[in-house]
Amino acid sequence: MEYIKNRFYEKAMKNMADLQKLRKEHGDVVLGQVTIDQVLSGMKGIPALLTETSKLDANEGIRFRGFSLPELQDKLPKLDEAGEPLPEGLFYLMMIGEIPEKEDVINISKDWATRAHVPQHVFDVIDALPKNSRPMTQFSTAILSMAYDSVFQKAYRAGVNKKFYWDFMYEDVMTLIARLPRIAAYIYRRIYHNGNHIEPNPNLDWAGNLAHMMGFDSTEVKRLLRLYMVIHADHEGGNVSAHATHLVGSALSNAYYAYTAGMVGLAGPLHGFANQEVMDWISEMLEQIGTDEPSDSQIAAYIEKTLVQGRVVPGYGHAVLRITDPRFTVQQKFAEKYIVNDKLINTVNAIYRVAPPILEATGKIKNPWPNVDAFSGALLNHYGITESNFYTVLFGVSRSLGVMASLVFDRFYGLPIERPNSQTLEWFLEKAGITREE
Ligand code: CMX
Repeated sequence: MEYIKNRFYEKAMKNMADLQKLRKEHGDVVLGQVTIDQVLSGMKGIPALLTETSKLDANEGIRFRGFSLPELQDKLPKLDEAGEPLPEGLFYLMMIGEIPEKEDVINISKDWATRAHVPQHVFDVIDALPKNSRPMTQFSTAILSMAYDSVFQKAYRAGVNKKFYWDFMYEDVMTLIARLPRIAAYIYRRIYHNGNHIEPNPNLDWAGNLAHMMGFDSTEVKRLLRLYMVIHADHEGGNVSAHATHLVGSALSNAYYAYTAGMVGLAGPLHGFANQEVMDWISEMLEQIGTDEPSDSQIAAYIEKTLVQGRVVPGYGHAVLRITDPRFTVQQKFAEKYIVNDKLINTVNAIYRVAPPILEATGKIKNPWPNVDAFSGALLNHYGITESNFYTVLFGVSRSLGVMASLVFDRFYGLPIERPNSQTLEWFLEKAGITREE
């Protein structure tokens, strides 16, 4: 819908003057010092990126344009009052900075429905891959294969003025997001349902249609996927998927290239793949203990064993957060509202009781609390989405909302190619005043 694009333009234009002033007149303002530890611990805490869509506070969790997740559950438009907010509304909020009206959200749903047709070659590309190749491999390959009809790429090659880049990027971003549920569901049905595919229903919302095409038509699964798509959508700009998308986009790569980069980053076990690892780790634990109702002491012993083996306890810890992830709590509340006595969810709750003090006692794990991935698998599993290999794809579909909204901002602001400085070990030693022995 053009008016959403126009509203974005009006709002973002207001920021442009400030941004230009910052660069021209205040470029030499010092933001902070960088320590050797920060560089060698993965650039943690260095204010190095401009991201508008959301902000992560270590002691409070994520805020999207100033709104916490519980606030969004209250304020963003829903299809019915008892349900969960529509991700379309969160996308609007990230792009425009205001809570949308229900009409705005329905318009985005309709816009995405009109763009949702996936070209046949994308299915052919997926079908050319071995059926047992990882769902994230199939997903990323499918996304990459859509780059050929990028309107941004065509406009760039045709020599369009750089001040219009954002407009073409917006078009690609909206089309890319619109197609994702169909692609994800296609991969799901291909791998786990013998290729027995389900056609999209253009009257459904974005997440509701995803549930439908995966084969889940109950109200509760649709609600869960709407919530899932909202809570995984963005986590400011420095996480691997967001940063990789931004970095690749900074070379003026098209949205399909940039998002694929984000997705292959998300596929790593310390990031989005952790939602699958949590399930593998729990089932391995239950198998070794020999029960699906482990006691707290059995869980504690298994966590200790994991640590002794030099492995991580998946779903725990975070590079920024220093509290229980509000995305964990929101899912826990969803389970409390809808689910009575699920053994796996009971186990996830038991791990939450037991793990933090053990992780804290190591003295080195900076955040002993659970992150989003500690809960999501158990919820999906409860509703019959048991194929944990697929979970990172769901995370990826959701993450498109934040990273693609940011990519439009990147092109609107004309952010330059990213190119931090790198140094040799020799240089760091010299800075620290260490002389190497011959
Ligand atoms: N289990 C065991 N060890 C852990 C740990 C965990 N859950 N979390 C951190 N550590 C270890 C680190 O591996 C590191 O060990 P070394 O010093 O031996 O290398 C040490 O504790 C310090 O790490 P940190 O500063 O606390 O954490 P980082 O910022 O380096 O890493 C994260 C953050 C998330 C990668 C890490 O906590 C982790 O590996 N967690 C488990 C995997 C996970 O759940 N990832 C998902 C994160 C959320 C998401 O992106 O989806």
